[in-house]
Amino acid sequence: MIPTNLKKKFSCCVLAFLLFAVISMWKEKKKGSYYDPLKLQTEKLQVLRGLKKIAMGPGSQSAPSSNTQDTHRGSQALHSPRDQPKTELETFQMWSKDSSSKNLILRLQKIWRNYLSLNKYNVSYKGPGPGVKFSAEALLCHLRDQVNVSMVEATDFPFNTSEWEGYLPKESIRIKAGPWGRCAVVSSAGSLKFSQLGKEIDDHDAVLRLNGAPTANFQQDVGMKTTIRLMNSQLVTTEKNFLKDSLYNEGILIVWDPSIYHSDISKWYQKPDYRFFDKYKSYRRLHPDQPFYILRPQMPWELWDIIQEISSEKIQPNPPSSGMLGIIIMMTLCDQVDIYEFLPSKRKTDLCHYYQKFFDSACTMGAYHPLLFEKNMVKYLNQGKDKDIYLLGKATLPGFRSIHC
Ligand code: NCC
Repeated sequence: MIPTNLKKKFSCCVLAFLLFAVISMWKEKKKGSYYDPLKLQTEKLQVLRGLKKIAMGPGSQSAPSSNTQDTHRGSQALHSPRDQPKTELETFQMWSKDSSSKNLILRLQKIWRNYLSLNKYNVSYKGPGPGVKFSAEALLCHLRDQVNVSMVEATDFPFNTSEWEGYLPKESIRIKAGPWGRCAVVSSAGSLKFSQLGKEIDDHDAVLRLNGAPTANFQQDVGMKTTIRLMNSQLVTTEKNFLKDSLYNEGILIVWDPSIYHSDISKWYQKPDYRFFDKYKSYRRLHPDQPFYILRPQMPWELWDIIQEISSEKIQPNPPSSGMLGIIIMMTLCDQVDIYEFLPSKRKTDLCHYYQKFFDSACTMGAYHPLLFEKNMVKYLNQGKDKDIYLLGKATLPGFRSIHC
């Protein structure tokens, strides 16, 4: 049996100690030291509960007063967020870095299988994998070291012959482009429609757009700035207005064309996917001062090899999409690359492009291009928040100059 006097003295001491603790915590907060607000609140609640218990004497049980109930409810909310109704972000189907062909609708699964058996570009992948696991840091280094982002040069055969004299830009792209700080890559996805992302996109130091994606009449959603436009050879060869449309007259142009798997420049020149060369020359004659580069045909396959290496199943044996190529190009020129609506936001839609009324989920999930696997890689490397994907469709990747290998 403890004497009542001693009991009182003990309670007073504990009370004084707890009061001292609360005051110290309050002072710390005032000093501006970092306190997780949630943690601070939890600690305060624990102290208050302790004070109450002591005031009521040892071994006592807290009575169900309204105050206790509030405190209890508060602590429950803090400790068990599972009991709260789920937020929109929690219920949103975020792109998973492990998406597989099984996530595709049957029609797209069939197309994926058909491309595997067609093997149009004679792909004979002999590298490691599939399904090699890299840390995000190691994968970034692997991309930086294995994918050589460079353009066809006037010294490369047959571009060094008289037929080509004066056509390729004299200055290397590294002189004309970058280095930049924050860059944006704007996918052409339909989910950019009504996004109001125009200002956010234009606030970047440089913006890369793809193929015939316009800005006029869509400024509110996609912005106006075009620093680089990456186009596939199909567009340059077949688009009737390519030589006339002022859309193409802004910024630096880059065209790319799929070669047979890992063929060199001279072999590719004999057998390009689209013979875009005459159109290229015509454009250069009309706009000699606008930088217009031809991407080295090996680059898409160097990138493809890595996507295959890390994917847990066979990917379409076709080159990566223009969007994915554009992301890697910007990673060589910028410190940070924000990618818009490549990983779909809450606005996800089957509308293929923000500028056309054409619906097909293949545009987002991939048919010819191994888009699904490209998106897995971008999700894996994303350094931004899931909330930014959900609200803005924004993923953020570091530039190669900002990584330490
Ligand atoms: O559609 P496209 O691509 O021009 O889109 C550019 C890039 O944006 C990303 N994207 C697009 C739509 C969408 N719903 N989700 C997305 O993530 C992709 O990264 C895509 O690369 C291409 O990659 O070059 C492609 O080009 C078109 C077409 O050739 C051009 O638009 C020119 O007309 C291809 N469409 C067809 O051939 C019918 C498309 O398959 C790939």
